[in-house]
Amino acid sequence: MKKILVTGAVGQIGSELTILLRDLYGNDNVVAGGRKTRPSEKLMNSGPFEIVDCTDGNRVAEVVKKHKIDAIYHLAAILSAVAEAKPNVAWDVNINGLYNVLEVAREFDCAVFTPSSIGAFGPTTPPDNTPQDTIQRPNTMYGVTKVAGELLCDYYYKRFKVDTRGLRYPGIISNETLPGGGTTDYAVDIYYEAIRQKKYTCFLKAGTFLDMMYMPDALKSAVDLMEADPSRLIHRNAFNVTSMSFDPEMIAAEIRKHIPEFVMDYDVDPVRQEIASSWPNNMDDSAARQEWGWSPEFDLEKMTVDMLEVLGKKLK
Ligand code: AKB
Repeated sequence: MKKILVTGAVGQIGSELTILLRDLYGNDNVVAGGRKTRPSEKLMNSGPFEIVDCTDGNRVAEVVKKHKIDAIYHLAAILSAVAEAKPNVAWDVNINGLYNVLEVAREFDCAVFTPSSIGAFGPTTPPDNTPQDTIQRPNTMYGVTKVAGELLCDYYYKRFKVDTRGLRYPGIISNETLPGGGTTDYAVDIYYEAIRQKKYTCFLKAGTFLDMMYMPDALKSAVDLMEADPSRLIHRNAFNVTSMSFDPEMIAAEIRKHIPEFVMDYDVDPVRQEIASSWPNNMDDSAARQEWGWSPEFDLEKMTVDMLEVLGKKLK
């Protein structure tokens, strides 16, 4: 029987992944771990909740011991734009937090899922069809922590046999919980503003292509990777995964198919633009397809239909 701890359970991915894991493995078997942001009623009422700050290793150990946890989905992290504003906090959470989780996993024999990111690549990485194994010299604090995190997870697997697995997530688009402080957040904001105002001011410039993924595919990819037959895994930390690649003009045009009066202008944020420009335009995710059967369901067209329908009801 799997007993799972999700750190960062109140965040954009965690709030939805925790519910999916509870559906799959049973409500009582999935502990939501959050730092302080108030969890939704759904999260609080559907299963156990514990205050967990991953920078406090003793607390992580206490919760793992108390609930006899054998798998940790470690989602607590600082995203790219906030990491540039607060590099010391990003280091503490993304590196020391991960180290604590890996140490606890080693002691209590837990498997660990850790998301990496397109942010693990940098300006010298081949930007098109970015290979699984390639140059990783990011020039952001977020990227530095993501590359170090990938290496640390591989090290814990090789040295201590901790079952670590990870994905290089692209921008994740969702309609439940807003992302906090990422560079790809425009692709979420644009849907909210298209419905509320019928206009959006974009902080990345036209022509900035980035990999993206709709939340249901992001959740499925995490679960599928953790369920994958380990004997098939040549890579572990972390797999390129993507569902689509677009620039602001393309997503605006897709929205306009449903809201013809929608208009978009630009007020480019130099910090986030520089980060986005250093990331791939589109990744090659064939290793994930071959090693554990990754196959996304949503493209830009299908995602836009769903986003506008769900948010249309939610924001009424
Ligand atoms: C961010 O923009 O920081 C994240 C990411 C791509 O890792 N969404």
